[in-house]
Amino acid sequence: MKTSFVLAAVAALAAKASAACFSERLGYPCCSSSDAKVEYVDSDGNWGVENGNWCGIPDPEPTCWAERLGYPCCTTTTTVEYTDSDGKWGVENGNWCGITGKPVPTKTQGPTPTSGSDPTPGSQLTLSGNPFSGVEFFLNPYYVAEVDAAIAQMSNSSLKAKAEKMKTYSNAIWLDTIKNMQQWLETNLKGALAQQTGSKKVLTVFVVYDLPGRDCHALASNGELLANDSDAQRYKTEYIDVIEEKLKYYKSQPVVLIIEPDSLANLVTNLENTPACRDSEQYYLDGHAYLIKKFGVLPHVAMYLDIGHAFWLGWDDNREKAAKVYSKVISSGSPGKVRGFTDNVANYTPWEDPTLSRGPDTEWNPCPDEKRYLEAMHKDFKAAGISSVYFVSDTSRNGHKTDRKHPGEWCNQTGVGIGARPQANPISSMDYLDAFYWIKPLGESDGTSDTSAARYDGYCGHETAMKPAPEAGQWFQKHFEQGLENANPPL
Ligand SMILES: *[C@@H]1O[C@H](CO)[C@@H](O)[C@H](O)[C@H]1NC(C)=O
Ligand SMILES: *[C@@H]1O[C@H](CO)[C@@H](O)[C@H](O)[C@H]1NC(C)=O
Ligand SMILES: CC(=O)N[C@H]1CO[C@H](CO)[C@@H](O)[C@@H]1O
Repeated sequence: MKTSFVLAAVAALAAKASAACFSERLGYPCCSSSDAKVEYVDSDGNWGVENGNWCGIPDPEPTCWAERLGYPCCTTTTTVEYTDSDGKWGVENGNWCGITGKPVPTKTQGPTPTSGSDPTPGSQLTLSGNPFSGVEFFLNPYYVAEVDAAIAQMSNSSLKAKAEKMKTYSNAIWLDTIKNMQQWLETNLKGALAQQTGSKKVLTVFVVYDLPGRDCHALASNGELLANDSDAQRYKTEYIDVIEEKLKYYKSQPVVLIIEPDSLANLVTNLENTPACRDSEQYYLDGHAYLIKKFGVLPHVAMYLDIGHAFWLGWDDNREKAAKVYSKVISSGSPGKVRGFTDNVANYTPWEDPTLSRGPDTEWNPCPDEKRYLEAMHKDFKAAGISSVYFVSDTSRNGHKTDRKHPGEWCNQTGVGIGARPQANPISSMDYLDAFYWIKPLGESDGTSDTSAARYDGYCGHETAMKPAPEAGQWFQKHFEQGLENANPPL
């Protein structure tokens, strides 16, 4: 986790070392203990006397190991978020903290709080054009830690080297529950702001993913909130409003929000055949109107709505319906603005697949790959009067054509390979393609293959789904390793 904080930590360490022994730079030794009797106090510090000599009384020993590394000790939490060779880490007030295993120190005994050293946001940033262009991409420390843990389980050195490279690429941070949002939104905004010291702004990408009745057509990614009025209210007040408040505070850095993957695509195709989607419809529409009004007026934030993928909405009749649904949703959020759309989130459809064309093999889909899908969607959305039509295409698992028998398969496909690296303006002939980006981090499971689990979805048991697979979002080592081996272009 500490890669992005290394410099800050080293600086803090150096500061602490000298502070512990302030008298040395004045030509006096340190007293042997921080309990030494104070004989004299001046602006340099507290002085004692040992062996007939003045000595500087050192600051009290840090009460936990994390302080050596420039982080505070945890004061209330004992929940371990991450473990490394230094110890166990928790998160409090959006900051990493060290868990001591000792009684939690009270405020008066404790060390000087480090909150004063939090970076302060600068003046309001206003985005213009492509938010991925000309910025540095923030590296999510949590993912870096996951990859480190994965590397520790590998013995093949060439595979390890590939995994190391994964730590240099950015991916999106999923705010998939209220608790995860509380824990990860501000932590990462703050981390990105701390890195924003040079001429380049540091971009953080978050996935907003907690609609009431979430993922109505699938089971693997069902959410915590149900499609009812009281949960819809919680979505607004405990989730969207809190995100808005944090975004308003961190106003000097660029932020991209990817909005509720799969939700609107479900409204396009699954209203007739899935009762759960009918129950969710009003909450999806109302939730979108609400959040677009709030986030869409923040000058440093760009929003993308999700449009599924080529083998979901690629057919002519689906695209036609989609254009109506999306233009209606965007208008409902006025005066909020939407920059564009994401496709292929957590999915496997290749960017280009020249072997496929419209015909019986593709069930007459005229858009059998993501490139042709976006070309068609761009045209249709423009024709439907949507003014800002730009795309971010998820390439975290579409480097290779997978073994799937049907292109609608989405769960843990064997043969997965990581695709194009995150980059702005990747295709010069498509000026409306803002970026390739890794929205769903490779290695995080799409869904469990345990048939007895509550969130088991039949797709995760299909022949070409990798098994055994852990719950959605949990680490899936084998999937990760296969993605590295099959990377295209190679890592
Ligand atoms: C080690 O990994 C490389 C590339 O990732 C692969 O080509 C090779 O077959 C692996 N070697 C063994 C012994 O598994
Ligand atoms: C809505 O669902 C939640 C469960 O998430 C439940 O606790 C609550 O009672 C429900 N509210 C109504 C009005 O049905
Ligand atoms: C039933 C099935 O498809 N199993 C496959 C799941 O994935 C692993 C890893 O690629 C394969 O070895 C299995 O054959």
